[in-house]
Amino acid sequence: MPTVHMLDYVAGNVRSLVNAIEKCGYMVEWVRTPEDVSRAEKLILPGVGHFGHCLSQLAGAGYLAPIRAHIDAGKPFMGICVGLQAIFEGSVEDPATPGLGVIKGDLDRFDDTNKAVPHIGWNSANAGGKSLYDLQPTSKYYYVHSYKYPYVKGKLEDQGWTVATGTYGGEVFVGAVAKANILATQFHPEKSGVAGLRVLKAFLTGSGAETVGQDIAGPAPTGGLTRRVIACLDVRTNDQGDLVVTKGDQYDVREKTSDRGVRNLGKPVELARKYYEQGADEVTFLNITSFRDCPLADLPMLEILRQTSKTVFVPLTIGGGIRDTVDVDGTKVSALEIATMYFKSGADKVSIGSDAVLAAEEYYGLGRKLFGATAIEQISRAYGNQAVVVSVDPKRVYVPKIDATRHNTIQTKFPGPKGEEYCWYACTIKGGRETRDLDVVELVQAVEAMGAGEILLNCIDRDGTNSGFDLELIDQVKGAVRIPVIASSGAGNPGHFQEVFEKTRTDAALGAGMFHRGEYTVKQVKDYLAEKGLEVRQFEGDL
Ligand code: 1PR
Repeated sequence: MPTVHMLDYVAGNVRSLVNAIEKCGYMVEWVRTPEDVSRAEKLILPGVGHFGHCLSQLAGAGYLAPIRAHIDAGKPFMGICVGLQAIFEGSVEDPATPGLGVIKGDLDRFDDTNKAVPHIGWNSANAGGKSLYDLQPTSKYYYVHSYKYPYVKGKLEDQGWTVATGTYGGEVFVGAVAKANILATQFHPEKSGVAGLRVLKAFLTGSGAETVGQDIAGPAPTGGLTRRVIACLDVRTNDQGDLVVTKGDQYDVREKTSDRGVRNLGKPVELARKYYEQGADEVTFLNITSFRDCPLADLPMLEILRQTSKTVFVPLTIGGGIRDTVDVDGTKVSALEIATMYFKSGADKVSIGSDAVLAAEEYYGLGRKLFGATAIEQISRAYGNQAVVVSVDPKRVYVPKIDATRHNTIQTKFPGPKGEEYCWYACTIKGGRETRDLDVVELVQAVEAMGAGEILLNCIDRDGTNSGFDLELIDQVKGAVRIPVIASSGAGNPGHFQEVFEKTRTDAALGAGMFHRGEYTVKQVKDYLAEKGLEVRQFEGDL
């Protein structure tokens, strides 16, 4: 197998990138010392997290000069995400740390006045009729970033670069740049389905470098960020000891029959692959019970991730049990260590539930002060905010008057059992088994301050009911934070997805039961949204 060298210099999920490279027929050789760079023919610089952290790590380990020499020698070089940002001179994310300076100019941050930041999801990389490493004007690519190089027409082109752009909330940014031996993508090709694999392959085979900048005829480009549809798999062991995808209503996953067995809706790896092929934009696994009767290193979810990430080239999130814990042999294991095991096995994001609620309570108890010790802070510091999702399991508490409680209350169109016209959403832990004196607004604001990058907003009252999303809850949470929100619980048909996208400002919508029970496919949801004029990404097949 031909090889490509990849820099292994920061903590991050490079597993998916390795899998994608192997899918393209290449093998990864790791660059572990600056001397290894000179032996590389083709070099990939992946990047996650913080610009300053990445660049100072590279500089400290003596990589900058060999990378520049590699580029100057005209050898193939590809930067991904922060690897793209690294080729600029600097970034407002860390003005004190210089970049490689291959391109003159500095990165700035997306304006979050009227939109969620980070920019997460599938967006265009439109090269304006030029050939750029097999980018397609109608394809979509997976981005996750808060900082970007603002596109100014002609500026980079005048320096000989071919540029592809995306647009987010009115801001046009550089999605990819290329010139001769250099390719850099702000999006993650390894997480962009076959559209991304094509770009990676064009780099690996060298075909992209041969044609970059040539005029090409093609269809007109499509718009910007698409509506993100996520398939969620609640996973647990059933009474026979098998790991199954299950789904309950209002968090009860046992059959209503007399034996009350755990509802078995299929095998996790197979279902994940099926939803990927139906066009799911992301797949989320929630380990809804603990598997703590085995050593942490043997957690069955790790194997599920390893298997899934070999064939599913969209972002994978894993949740459940991410907290400081003690292994079966008595060793203390931090939440960060558990997250690291998941990232190394192929996860792109981890989702934290119960532990986030307890951390938020402590945050308010200590007068809104942070000490860097929570799981959210530790994981986001190491892997970037975008890697940390907080999964919220709120439940309605009805009250007769707006000021009947200290909590953030809304007036509801769906009154309570005694006709109460107001409610607040209480956070729960342990899969909804324990309700806490913390409301959903308090929780999401605390975790945003800690560095969470996204909210997965479930709703126990709607879970498994097929009655549609709780739009009032989504409005309340969207009004409270700047980070993206994924609406979850209650989806029963494609119209519910249309409703949540049109009537709220949600950034993504998630379905579970309706997909598992085979009532609708992800593709049917997307076709329906497209028919209604909402932009979606469709599965483009295999490489
Ligand atoms: O607390 O960090 O260990 O994480 C546990 C995770 O497991 C949390 O994210 C929590 O939401 C989840 N969880 C725990 N118990 C259950 C359960 O169902 N008994 N599932 C559970 C949560 C909600 C969503 C579901 C949507 C959409 N299930 O996963 O997919 O409600 O369902 P629908 O479209 O069928 O309505 P920690």
